[in-house]
Amino acid sequence: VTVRIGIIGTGMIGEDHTRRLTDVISGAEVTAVTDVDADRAKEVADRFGGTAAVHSNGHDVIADDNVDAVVIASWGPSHAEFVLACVAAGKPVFCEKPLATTAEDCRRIVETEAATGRRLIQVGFMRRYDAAYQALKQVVDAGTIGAPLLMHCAHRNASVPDSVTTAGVLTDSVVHEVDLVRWLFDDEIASVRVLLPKRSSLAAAVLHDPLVVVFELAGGIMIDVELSVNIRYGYDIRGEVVGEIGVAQLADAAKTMVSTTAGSIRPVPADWRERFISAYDTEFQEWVDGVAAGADATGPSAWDGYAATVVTDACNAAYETQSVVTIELGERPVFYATGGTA
Ligand code: NAD
Ligand code: ISE
Repeated sequence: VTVRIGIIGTGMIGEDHTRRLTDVISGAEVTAVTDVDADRAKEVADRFGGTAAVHSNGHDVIADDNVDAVVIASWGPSHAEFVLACVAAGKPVFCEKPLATTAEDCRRIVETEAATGRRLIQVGFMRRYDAAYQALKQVVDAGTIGAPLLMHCAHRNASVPDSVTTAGVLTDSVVHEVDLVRWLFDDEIASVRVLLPKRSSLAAAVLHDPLVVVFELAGGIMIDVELSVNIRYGYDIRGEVVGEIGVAQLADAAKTMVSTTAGSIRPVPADWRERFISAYDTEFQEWVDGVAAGADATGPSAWDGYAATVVTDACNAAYETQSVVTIELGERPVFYATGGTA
């Protein structure tokens, strides 16, 4: 069975997912695309096969009879409308993060999906599919380092455009650690605070860079996340879990170390497309296989998307008020009790 896929938003990641679904993933075909920048949508359609219909808006993609499932890769504020339209049409939908930009919209999506009785929605938290993070989780779950007590994370981007604000980084970047620690420790984040280290002279005036975000989980595990988004040397993602009787470090991205008389060099990935390329591939192959089998989604759920937006909202409040902000998720529909983890 070939799953026919429609893509909404053919920007940086929409283009990469179009390439992936066309050239890498088996059992998938991109049959429709759209972007508010129509030239961009046509350019991407032409570059990858040239057979996808180019629609003038996302709703036409969702309604297209040649589309079995939808990938949303447009700007965050447009996600909620398209996710709800996919659920109304009964079509499986893979939504890049965020699920929606407000907690209210996320909650509405959760309730709408739960009422259908089917897991149609998957959110693009790809780190759960990364081999290094999966190995880290295996070590934590096996008890090899004893009970986990705390974790150090670093999330470094080479640079961001000057328009990126502190709120933008707290919403777009740290959201990956939010989902990651919920999954890794199987617990909810209970409170957050945001510390402000000495400011980098390379950051634009609208951005406090670097930041340190501290999460405390309900069970007491504490996580610090360094966010440095103008670090210049590359895209570097790190993690170290400290347990009662040992520590476990996230393995390096698989880059070949080259040693010559000049010394040893292990190149650093340029950006998230390179660092997480295999994670995105695995994430999509599993999603396509599930859709082809008519199965419910098993990856990060709408509930996970809701929790992530509530926590990133709290990070923004913690930054603004420079205080500890506690998190209240409210009741999780029973529907999500067994779902939501890859
Ligand atoms: P981008 O600006 O490069 O691309 C977004 C595209 O969406 C643009 O071409 C824009 O014209 C189009 N668009 C916006 N609103 C639209 C609408 N209503 N209908 C159709 N097209 C619309 O941004 P990007 O970096 O590709 O990010 C896109 C989404 O993917 C964001 O939600 C972002 O947070 C997410 N993202 C996820 C990851 C990840 O690692 N999982 C990485 C990067 C981006
Ligand atoms: C980007 O939007 C992503 O989602 C990347 O995974 C993240 O590492 C980066 O910081 C964000 O800007």
